[in-house]
Amino acid sequence: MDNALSFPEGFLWGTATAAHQIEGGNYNSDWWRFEHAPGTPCFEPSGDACDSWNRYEEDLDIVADLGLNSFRFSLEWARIEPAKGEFSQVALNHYLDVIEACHARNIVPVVTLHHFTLPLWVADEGGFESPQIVEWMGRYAAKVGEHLGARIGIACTINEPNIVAFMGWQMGVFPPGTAATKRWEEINVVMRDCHKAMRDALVAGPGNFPVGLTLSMGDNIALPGGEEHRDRWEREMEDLYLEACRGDDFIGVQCYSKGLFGPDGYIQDEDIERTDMGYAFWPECVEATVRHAARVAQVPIYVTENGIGTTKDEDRIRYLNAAIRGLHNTIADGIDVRGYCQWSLLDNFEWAYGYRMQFGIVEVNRLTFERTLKPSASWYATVARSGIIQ
Ligand code: GCO
Repeated sequence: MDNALSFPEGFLWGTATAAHQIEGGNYNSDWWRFEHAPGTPCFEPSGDACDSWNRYEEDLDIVADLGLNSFRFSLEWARIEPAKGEFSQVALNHYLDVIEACHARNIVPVVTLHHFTLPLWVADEGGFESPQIVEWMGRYAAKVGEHLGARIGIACTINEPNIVAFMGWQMGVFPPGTAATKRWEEINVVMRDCHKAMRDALVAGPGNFPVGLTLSMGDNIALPGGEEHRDRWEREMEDLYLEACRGDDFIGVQCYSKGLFGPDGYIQDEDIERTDMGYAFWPECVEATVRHAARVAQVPIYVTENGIGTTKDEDRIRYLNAAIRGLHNTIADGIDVRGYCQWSLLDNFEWAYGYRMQFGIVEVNRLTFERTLKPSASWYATVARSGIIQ
């Protein structure tokens, strides 16, 4: 009991997911096409994913049974606006059903509007390189707000815009891959404009819920002589976004590991335990990134994603335990942190890596879609129910 740390009353405990990674059959999106195109780094297509389009009630029953009071999921733009300017009432109603299913279980719905994927028509008209993308995303957000706004708990406009830009335009492992013609720094500028347009559209619509974006962050560490490289990376990847979010209701911090910088730039840490993703096992990232986000953005914080890809569930428990204890340090120091979402509820489609990476606290049978709780799910339930980490 000596080591027990309590979290504040009303703290949100949740798990996070994303439409394309769990719903299945998202064939009208740029990612589906990317998965099937020759020459991309994709290991396998997303296919039926976890069939959560149909099984969301079952998923939410699990969330409720674990005693979690929030659930983060995303809306699929490709389903809501399958063709330019043509909105699907069925898709919008489906997401309203998901939101109502959350409320029925006393779960706060944390709704992300854009999580990596674009409708094919947007991609075909230039995607984030199109001069009209800000207008299209704003219009999409207005439609979502009009239909769902009254029932949304918390809204995230864009998930990790910095990763979309970096992976798509610098690394080529996300769409548009080889079709990219701009620099990732230019896409970052566009992303911030998209976020503002979406935020303004949501704020102008019905409902009164916090709106923010979620950012991929890391514990960026400089070895002697590496400071300049670290600072340059951190500025482009994190600080320009954090500064742009100063007027927002919150910033969503998402972190998994650390980045190490030496005199020649980014380097791999040799002597460190690694996760299946190849990341350094570094639960310290939560404390570090929350402190950094609070300092630069100066707005309330939700940790909207944190977790580990591993087939060894005991490592997940060890990681989450250390991560959540680190998070507690930030709250003890007076930082306004309002919730924590573990990534992810289910073993799901991990983008170019396919289904090999297991981030879930719940296993999903790839043929029957049967869900089976892992020990980490019960462990996390104990933390969430008590608000205490041992
Ligand atoms: C993200 C990613 C998730 C990944 C997770 C694990 O927002 O970072 O959206 O989709 O699955 O980060 O790599």
